[in-house]
Amino acid sequence: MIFNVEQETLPREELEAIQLQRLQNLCERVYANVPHYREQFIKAGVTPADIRSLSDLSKLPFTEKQDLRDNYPFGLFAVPKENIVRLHASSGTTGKATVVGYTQRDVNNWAELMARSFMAAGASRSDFIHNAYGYGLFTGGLGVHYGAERLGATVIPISGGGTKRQVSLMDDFGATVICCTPSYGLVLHEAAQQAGIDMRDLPLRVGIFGAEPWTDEMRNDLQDKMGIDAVNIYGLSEIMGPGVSIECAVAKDGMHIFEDHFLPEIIDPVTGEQLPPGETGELVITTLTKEGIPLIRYRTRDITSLNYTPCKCGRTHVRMNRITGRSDDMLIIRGVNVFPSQIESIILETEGASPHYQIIVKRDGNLDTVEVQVEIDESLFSDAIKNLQKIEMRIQKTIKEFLGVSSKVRLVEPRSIERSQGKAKRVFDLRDKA
Ligand code: ADP
Ligand code: K
Ligand code: ZN
Repeated sequence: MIFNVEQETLPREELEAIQLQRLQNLCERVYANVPHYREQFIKAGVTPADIRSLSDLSKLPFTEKQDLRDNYPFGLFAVPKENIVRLHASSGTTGKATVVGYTQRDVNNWAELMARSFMAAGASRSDFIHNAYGYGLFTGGLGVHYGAERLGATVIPISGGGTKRQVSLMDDFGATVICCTPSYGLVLHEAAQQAGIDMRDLPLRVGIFGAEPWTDEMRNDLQDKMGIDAVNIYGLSEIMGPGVSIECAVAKDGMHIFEDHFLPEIIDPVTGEQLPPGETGELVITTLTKEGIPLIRYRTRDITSLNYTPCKCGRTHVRMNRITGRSDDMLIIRGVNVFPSQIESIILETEGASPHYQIIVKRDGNLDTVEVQVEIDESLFSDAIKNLQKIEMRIQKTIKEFLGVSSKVRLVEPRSIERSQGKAKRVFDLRDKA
């Protein structure tokens, strides 16, 4: 089922024609209304009239998170302030918050894209959508909320926290769709277990998880634990919020980017050069229709690749593969690049290890040290120490074998690692950043 059949199944040629026309219009709007962009265009020696084909995109300057910070709070807005109907701000996972503004049309488009997302995930107007994304300045809660209403479904605006109550309301109301971060999904499952509820017995059938990196191994785990189809949703406040892209439940193989609104590229994060289709690099997005704070070639710092092969769901929009990490998240351990998600995959594939973990990086003299703390699966807690050591050794060995770094793996007691209600903080890099 496709929410907007016409837009979501456009033949590539027609889609590109729409993209070009919107890109040209965007360039004119930012050149006329945003001093920052006018300066950047002049610096790059380009005017809106120079954009004659989509390949001219590479002539345009990049926008970085720092540009939003430098123009804090409203410097990049492209419309008079009275046309802004809502503000959101990023949670500031990496540094100072950035503020974004939406016009009424932006908010309407967002609701449509979220409605498209729900339908791609296999939801419909008869669903009960339990929305445990945080409501507030974070885009997750309200983004999902208005999309669910646009779809015509019943939304339960529970927000994050109060986990015990969430579980009993899911049971009472018969939620069929759950929306939250994958890490909070695990927390909900744990609370259900404690309350003697097997989530597989609930009417729940779809999970829409995002806002933080997760792995296919985590997907399998959540699907098993909840008896659902789990799909990946992606977004960021600078570009809109959730609903920039989502997996279709039909293929569950990469997230369709709503290309009539967003123009994606993959670049080499070091040189800034555009990479050919299929190669892995940093995702860069140009917002084609945003009015409040339109962004040209925004560097997301998220590492992925694009898949232009046709999808069996019938959507023609390109698919982005799972984010392996933010380029800012990548750990360099004794010269070796490691993404936390690689460690997550290994942990989840190890029997006896739970999906609750944290990674602690320190510097000992000149040497980087990594400690991976993993909670033991509850069922093994009473096992002989010898068996537990075997699990530690197995994870340690696999990390060394596959990632090329030595680490110390330590099994810790069930429930000893702090639980998050939104994005989990799993990496503690305590090295001096000097
Ligand atoms: P911040 O975390 O900077 O405060 P946002 O809340 O807008 O800002 O988060 C956006 C970021 O969250 C993305 O750039 C990406 O790194 C991460 N993210 C969102 N969805 C996913 C997903 N499905 N998989 C991996 N990472 C994601
Ligand atoms: K997010
Ligand atoms: Zn598809």
